[in-house]
Amino acid sequence: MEKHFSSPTVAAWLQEWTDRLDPERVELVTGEPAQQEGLVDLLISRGSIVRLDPVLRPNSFLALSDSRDVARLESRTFICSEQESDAGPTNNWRSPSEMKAAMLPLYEGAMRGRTLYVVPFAMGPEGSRFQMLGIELTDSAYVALSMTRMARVSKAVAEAIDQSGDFVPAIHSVGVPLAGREDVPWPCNPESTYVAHFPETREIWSFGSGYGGNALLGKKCLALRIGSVVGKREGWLAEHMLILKLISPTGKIYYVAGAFPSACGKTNLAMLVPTVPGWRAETVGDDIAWIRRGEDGRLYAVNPEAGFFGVAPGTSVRSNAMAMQTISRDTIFTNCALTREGDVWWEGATETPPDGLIDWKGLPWDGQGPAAHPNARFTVPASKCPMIAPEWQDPAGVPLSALLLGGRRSDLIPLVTEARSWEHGVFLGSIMASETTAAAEGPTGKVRRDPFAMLPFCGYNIGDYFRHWLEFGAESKEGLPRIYLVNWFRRNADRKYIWPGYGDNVRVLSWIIDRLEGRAAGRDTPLGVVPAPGEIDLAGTSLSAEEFAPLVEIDLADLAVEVEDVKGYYANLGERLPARLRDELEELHKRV
Ligand code: GTP
Ligand code: SPV
Ligand code: MN
Repeated sequence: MEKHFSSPTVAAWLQEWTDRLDPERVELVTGEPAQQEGLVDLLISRGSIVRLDPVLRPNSFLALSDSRDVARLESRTFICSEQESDAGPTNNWRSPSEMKAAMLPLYEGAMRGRTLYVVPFAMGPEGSRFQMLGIELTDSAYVALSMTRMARVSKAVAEAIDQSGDFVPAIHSVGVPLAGREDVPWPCNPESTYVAHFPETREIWSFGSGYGGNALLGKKCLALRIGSVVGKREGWLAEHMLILKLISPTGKIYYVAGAFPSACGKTNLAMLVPTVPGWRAETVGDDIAWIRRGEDGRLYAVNPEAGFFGVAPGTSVRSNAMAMQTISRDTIFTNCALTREGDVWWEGATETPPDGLIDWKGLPWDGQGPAAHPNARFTVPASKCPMIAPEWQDPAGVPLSALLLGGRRSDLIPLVTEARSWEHGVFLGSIMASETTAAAEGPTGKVRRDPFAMLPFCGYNIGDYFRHWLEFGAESKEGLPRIYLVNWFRRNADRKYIWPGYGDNVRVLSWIIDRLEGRAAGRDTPLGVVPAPGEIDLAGTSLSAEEFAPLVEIDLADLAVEVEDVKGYYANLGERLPARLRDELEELHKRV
């Protein structure tokens, strides 16, 4: 084997895994254009991807997955801390020794007949103290190619790892050794899928799935699950948050970060095109934020990723023109429908579907069921986004003025509510709930608690996580952003969304800025401060003041039911739940 690393630690680790996985060949991936083209040609020759029409969608591709491998698998995701209590009540737990004993035999010879791609990657901008290095070993050319877009993959990163010997080992196999067998376009092994994290030794072991967060290990596995554990230890936060730069009509700059659960609007808000004249927006990040407290007391956020892995369905010129421009070329699409002209289509792209679609299962679409899978996605470098903020890779991060916490709630939760204090904001984050989406396996539309949108991504005990948030603001309130609960998804009696959303969400942000600048009085409710009548600018929307009013109403009977539900949820979280949050719940109980 060619020697790719001179660091004894790295070389020994790579040798051990190469021996175990037993690939036919080993390739170091450093992301040069020629290498990417090689991966593309290989994937095309295998039928794993098709090239889209070069005029309609230059340098872009469509991959169709196995129909059993379409989303994150939460039931197969494990936090393997030594103590079960450190994984806590919200994570699947196995002891490290038990999980490794179960997985090592799976990895034995798992890459026979395949190429082992060695992908050194960095999460976080170069020169930032936020940066974390990793090496993903994968037998999927699709994953290797996707990693070159989603993370920073380069010779320089490989050298940095070689010099420091410090990296998060991330093992990935689709779990289908070839050994004489014919390959399939999307190999996977659903019966034996595991996505395992070893927080104490900072290792990631994934087997059996080639899709998204199960396989692109820098994202949810490293930047969130392992990241959150490191952040707890080192005093920072790894969050499932978009980062948006907002420029007011007077030219003042505000950065806001927002935690919304999977498929609940982060990418869309990150690429906001304001509908109110004078406002401008730029994108810093669309899924993950690493946040530290600066010496001035402010919170500074960095987007650790290099690309977007965004939900395709629902994206259109009308809902998100910026996302459409971002993915107009140089994009890998997965599980979208293919048009007769060789372009991609998904539900919501246009009002009526074009004739002659090939659906995500690769069959002529019969109009039954969705043509694109509801979790169909695009993978594109962040640099392709026309509204990317010039400072998006600033090693110091950007200072946050407000934090948004949002979910999909048909009722109860107002369009926007300001928390009374940092602690009250942490309380609101801890009780957040949202309807489940197609981003993970299982039924959609079921309301579940998803604290800080981190339920599937917090790598340790959620009670300790809430304590970490509380402690983050404990020392001084000076410079802390204010916290807002938002909900774009309230429905009327006809089950239609009341709020127009998308670009009109700037109206909510503008109210938040008014609050920060002391320009809006708001109206107090048991849950926090909501906009007073007239404080949200509706000019240019089709909503009347009467139609808007229910969006900021709180039904006290419904809230009482919610409080009872939260009591049951808190009881299940066990004794590590901070007393301060129980007090906040008691306060809320008294107010309703
Ligand atoms: P992940 O990548 O899974 O973390 O998702 P995300 O939070 O980035 O969600 P995304 O912005 O991709 O939106 C998911 C779905 O919600 C898409 O179908 C959007 O069209 C829809 N959506 C986003 N913003 C809004 C909004 O303001 N109003 C409504 N009604 N729908 C929205
Ligand atoms: C999410 O589910 O929140 C995603 C997609 O961003 S995945 O990368 O698959 O986790
Ligand atoms: Mn996400």
